[in-house]
Amino acid sequence: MTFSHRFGAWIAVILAILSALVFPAIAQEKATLRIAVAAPMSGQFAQMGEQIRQGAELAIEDINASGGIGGQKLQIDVVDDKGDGMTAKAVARNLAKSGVRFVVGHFNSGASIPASEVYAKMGVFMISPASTNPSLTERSGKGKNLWNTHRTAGRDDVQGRLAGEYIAKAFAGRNAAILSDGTPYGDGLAIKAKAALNAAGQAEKLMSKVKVGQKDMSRLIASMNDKKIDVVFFGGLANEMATLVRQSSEAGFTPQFIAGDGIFTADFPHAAGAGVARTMFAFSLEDRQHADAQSVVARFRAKGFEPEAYTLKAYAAVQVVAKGIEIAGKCDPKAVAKAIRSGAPIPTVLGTLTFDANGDRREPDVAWYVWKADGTGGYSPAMQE
Ligand code: ABU
Repeated sequence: MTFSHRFGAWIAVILAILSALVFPAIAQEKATLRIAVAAPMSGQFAQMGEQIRQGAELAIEDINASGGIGGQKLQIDVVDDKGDGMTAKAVARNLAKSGVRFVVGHFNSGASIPASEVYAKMGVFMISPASTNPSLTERSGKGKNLWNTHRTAGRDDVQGRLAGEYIAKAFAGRNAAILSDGTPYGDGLAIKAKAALNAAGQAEKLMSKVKVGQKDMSRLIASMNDKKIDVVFFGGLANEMATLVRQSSEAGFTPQFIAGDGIFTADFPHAAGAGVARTMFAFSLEDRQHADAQSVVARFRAKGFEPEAYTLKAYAAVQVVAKGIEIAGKCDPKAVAKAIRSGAPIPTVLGTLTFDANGDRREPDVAWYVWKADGTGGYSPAMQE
């Protein structure tokens, strides 16, 4: 190699190093953008974690198939928070340390809320497809709201209020019980249902708690039977609700049961037994029926996965992140949060979404569901007319 060739090669190396130092943002933009899915992938909430994984994964596949975000491809990282707050905080720290800047998750409000503090401090944007406790996006106290929390799910204060108002109207002057599983999700729902019932001039006859994982509810059921309870509102998730409904029927106690979105699982009707027909729950409008979701729903079904409950909300969460990056013009999490919270219209499989300054959806999105015999020997949820 001649001196001039060697000199030229050195100049090229020096220019490359200088370019990476001077334009680190551009160098980073060229790398694959990691989006993490943080949800319960094991344990009693694994079914919902799988819905979230499936939804986010297909959205990422679809965005990559159409060229990525401004040419940058997305990569999914899936982590298991076990549906537990302490594990979720550890997961959040590890994700942030490993360079992840965008998270779709978590499922449980009791995981999302503690993890959100870690993400906020470590510069990570989060969007939950499932956590409905209001304090995820709205902390009490001026200036306490976090910059980084968003959700495609609805909120418990809306569901709880709706439940309290429904009980006051449909069970006026009759005996109501309000139960919670003691989690941030269950307590949030129960408190709001009680407030709405009381505001309508009706007091609950019984307020009580069950424990997550409780297998024997006979004492509580006997107490509700003694008090001649006509309607039971339960703030909690599918496993405990199914135990309550099944054991109530077995004890000959047959009130109307009402719950929030957390009981919407494919296993619930079987686990709850005959009492499922007396169980209703609040959830968002059926995402699978949305016109903008039809081709995605068909593709999930073609691969043998039914995109129920939180699946399409997770798909939409990835679309929100992608659009936020596009609007912001960069992958900076704070700029993306600002872009989303500006109220700009964001097209998703759930239709066009807009977000408020706290990271909540502006569009009202709640309906009552009942479990109806579906002609196959099982029960499926149907929106109440
Ligand atoms: N929204 C139902 C279950 C998840 C949670 O908010 O805890």
